[in-house]
Amino acid sequence: MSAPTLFDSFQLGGMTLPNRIVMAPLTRNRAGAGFVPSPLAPEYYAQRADAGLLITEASQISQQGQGYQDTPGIYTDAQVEGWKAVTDAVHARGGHIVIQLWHVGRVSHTALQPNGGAPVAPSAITAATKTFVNNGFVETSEPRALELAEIPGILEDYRRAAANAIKAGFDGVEIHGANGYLIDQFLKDGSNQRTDDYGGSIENRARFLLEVVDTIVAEIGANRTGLRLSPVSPANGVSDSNPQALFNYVAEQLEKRHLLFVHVVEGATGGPRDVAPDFSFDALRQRFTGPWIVNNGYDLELAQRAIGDGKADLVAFGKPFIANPDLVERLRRNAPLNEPDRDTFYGGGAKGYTDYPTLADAAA
Ligand code: 8OZ
Repeated sequence: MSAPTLFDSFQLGGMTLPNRIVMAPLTRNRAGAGFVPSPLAPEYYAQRADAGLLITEASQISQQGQGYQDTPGIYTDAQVEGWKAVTDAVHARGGHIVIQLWHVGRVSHTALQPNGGAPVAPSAITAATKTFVNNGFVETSEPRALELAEIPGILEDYRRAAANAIKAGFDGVEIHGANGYLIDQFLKDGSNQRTDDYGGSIENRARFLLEVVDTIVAEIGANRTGLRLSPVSPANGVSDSNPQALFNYVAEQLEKRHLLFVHVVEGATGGPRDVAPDFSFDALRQRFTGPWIVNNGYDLELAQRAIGDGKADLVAFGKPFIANPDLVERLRRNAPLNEPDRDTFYGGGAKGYTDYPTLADAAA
């Protein structure tokens, strides 16, 4: 059998993906009143529906889980209705789509929190990062450490979000366990200094993640539950003293749960792909043998190599998908790509969202 290519199909749970190209989750800050997805979101996602799999922008599971202005939620009926228009539009084009479930933890601001309270985190350590509220970048607010008794409520928020995702017509969910948000804050010892069952040992720091996974799997099934991790990314100010040991353990635990996929950010999120010589993603892949999605700075050549060498089953592209609704076709033809316009990444309307030209548009 010859080596697979990006353009071969792949069986992902109950879905037969026509190719191995994934649209990475991309925050676009265009939600409307009530944090309902933008009325333009169905068109935006449907334009990109020939990707093997679409992963939506991160979507908060509760008001407490929100960290930036105008990001969509998946906790109210109106939000579910808004997302239903998205899944209908994508499915009408034969696409597959999962929603990324998000709790930002300490990466938030009192202006976004219920009753203007402090954001919550494993420990009361302020994130060395900024957020975007009231149309400006600001330092994140000092968080308060979660009480043990609050954790079941957050798990319930994840459960409700997963149930809502299925109501909204999604093919599954991706749990956002990456980039320095709540789950990653629990995992890594730079942000978790708890002395109860959720802090200290690797087993304890991974407990919150695994409880989220188990809660969602119980609600919608393992074959609809994926997870994104960024083991070595410093995104949003997180760090760990021994990421290899931590994520080896996590991968072993995920293996027992037969998840739909694990999606890894290789290197620093949106930055260098370099990984310290003492860290090995291969070691994780040996421990989790299910579908493996890789992301971060891939181009056609790097992606073909990853698929051909069996280093990955699927490759996620982020910024190239912002600027190229027909990215699959462009990669297939090795055609030039439109450059993304950073000024329209976050917030605004159709400009830089639904108006990037396809090859056919450009030829016309
Ligand atoms: C860019 C801006 C705001 C949030 C992530 C959800 O890094 C994000 C994000 C990206 O995972």
